[in-house]
Amino acid sequence: MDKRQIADLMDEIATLLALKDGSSVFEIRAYENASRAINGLDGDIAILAREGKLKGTPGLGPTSIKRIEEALETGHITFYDELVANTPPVKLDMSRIPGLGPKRINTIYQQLNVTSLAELESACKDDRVAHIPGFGKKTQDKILQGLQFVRQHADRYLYDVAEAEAERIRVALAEQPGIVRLQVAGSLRRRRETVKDIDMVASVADDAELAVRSAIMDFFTSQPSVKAITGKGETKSSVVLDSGIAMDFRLVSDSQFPYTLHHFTGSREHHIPLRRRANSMHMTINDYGLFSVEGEKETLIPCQTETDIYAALKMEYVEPELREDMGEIDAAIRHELPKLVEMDDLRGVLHAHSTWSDGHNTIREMAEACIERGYNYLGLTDHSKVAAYAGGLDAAALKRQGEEVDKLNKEFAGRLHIFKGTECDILRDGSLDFDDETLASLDFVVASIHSNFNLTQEEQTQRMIRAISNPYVDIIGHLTGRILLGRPGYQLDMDAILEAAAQHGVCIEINAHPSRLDLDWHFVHKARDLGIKIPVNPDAHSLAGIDVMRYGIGVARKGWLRAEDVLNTLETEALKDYFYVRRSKK
Ligand code: DGT
Ligand code: CA
Ligand code: ZN
Repeated sequence: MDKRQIADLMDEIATLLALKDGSSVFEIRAYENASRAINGLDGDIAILAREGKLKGTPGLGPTSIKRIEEALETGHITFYDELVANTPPVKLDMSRIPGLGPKRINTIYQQLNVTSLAELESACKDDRVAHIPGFGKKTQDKILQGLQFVRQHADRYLYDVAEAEAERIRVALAEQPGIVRLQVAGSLRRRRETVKDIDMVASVADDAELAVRSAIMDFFTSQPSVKAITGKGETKSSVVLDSGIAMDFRLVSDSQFPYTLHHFTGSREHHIPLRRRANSMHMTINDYGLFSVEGEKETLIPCQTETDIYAALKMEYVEPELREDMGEIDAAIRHELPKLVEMDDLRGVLHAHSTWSDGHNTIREMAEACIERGYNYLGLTDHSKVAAYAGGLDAAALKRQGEEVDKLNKEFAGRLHIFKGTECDILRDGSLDFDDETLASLDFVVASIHSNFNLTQEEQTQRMIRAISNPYVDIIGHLTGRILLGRPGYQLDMDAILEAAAQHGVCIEINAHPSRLDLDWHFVHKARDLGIKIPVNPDAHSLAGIDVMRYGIGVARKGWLRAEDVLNTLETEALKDYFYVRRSKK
């Protein structure tokens, strides 16, 4: 078991305890804290446990450490298994409904005796949920919406989970004799924020013996992370992996590879206009190849790579991230596709927390980690005072933090510059949690919503626009507040928000955390066209948290961003000027 799996288990224990009548709040909180602490650990949890270094980690008590050790030794936690066995399954299902907490779940269960989500849905439709004391029509409607959300997202996985599973298998297969080319395909290759399954395509030499193919298939289906085999053939095998995610693996002759890879990369939406393009040029395209058509006769057009396929269609190569029918076909025909931003273009990180608020690492540790990763600056943004749950800073603490940053900046001069910032809460009415004087003392300000998610769209939009209009706000953090597979974002009129941001020259971040990836890529393209600068921000709460930047880059690329569209591709001095100019206009 790795760190994340154990942290998830601890979190589930907390949920299960909360779903049990009479659990102690302290016990629940202890498991929540343990989960967070585990996620924030640096280094291999198995090694830390073996060397006895878990002891003394804030958030990890003796019981939690015992559970971690059990998980590492046996691959499961008995306490968890017992809790699962004693919890009605419907309660667990209900816990996936956004906005429905354990208290309400327990009440619904006691009052209505539902045994499935389907029964809960009928209960809502019969108005029975609204009649539970303390519930009402509004709550019932929210539960109905939540049920719809659960249905839409059932059986999808976060990008990072799927990527990690796919990568393990890809690395193993790459060593296998006989494999010529090997590539992830499907939504994962297109870097969608969530994926249904993993698609992978490999090739063997055209004249490879059948035995070579069979050996590769055997090797694939016998990978340690394969939990079940759902299909096995010469050219395609399907399995279910440890995390529950399904995977299709296709094995073709090398001359077939580019066509197959292209087909299974998708998307279906991209393929429709592409097929139209082919037809208009008297060609046809499918997973077997690209053919020229003359009457009844089809002749294969030889292509070594996907670039050749697009070239035969008189198009520029379309990066997988762009294959979503968002205008890429026309742009590729005109040879006007953007040169997409890459990890190497990034110069620093602009949204990170330290132990001053709810981060796991000190400013110094965060700074050193940034240097190690080749970044030139760190924008420090601890929470503001109203975010008490996250250890938010008041103005006095922020000032003291600034003094520490000044010292560190002297020490790190020439290697790293730390920008003084805040992740300032946007209050219910759209005003900020700090007064202007405090905000003016900083280098830059990220403003985010962390409360009152349930305002109407009109109210929420006005609130956000008021924050955007605040002259001290430079960047809006995780604009919609969505948690992928967890809860939808709050209600916002996105057109109005993007317009306001463009008008005030306020940046909107791509929060690179794999559970957020907010701004959604669909809106990134539009924001760019309005001239909004978009930083790719890790929202790091630990050293490992800095490494999520690459997920954000995936979203930036899906949103057609070039290096010059991304704020933190600016060199240190240019970014200092950028913030300085914004500040001096006030
Ligand atoms: P998802 O839902 O995250 O797995 O998304 P994809 O795009 O990976 O979808 P998937 O796994 O069903 O199929 C992978 C690609 O294979 C898809 O993007 C296009 C191609 N493909 C699969 N089935 C069909 C089909 O019935 N028609 C067409 N035109 N293409 C297909
Ligand atoms: Ca797929
Ligand atoms: Zn935040």
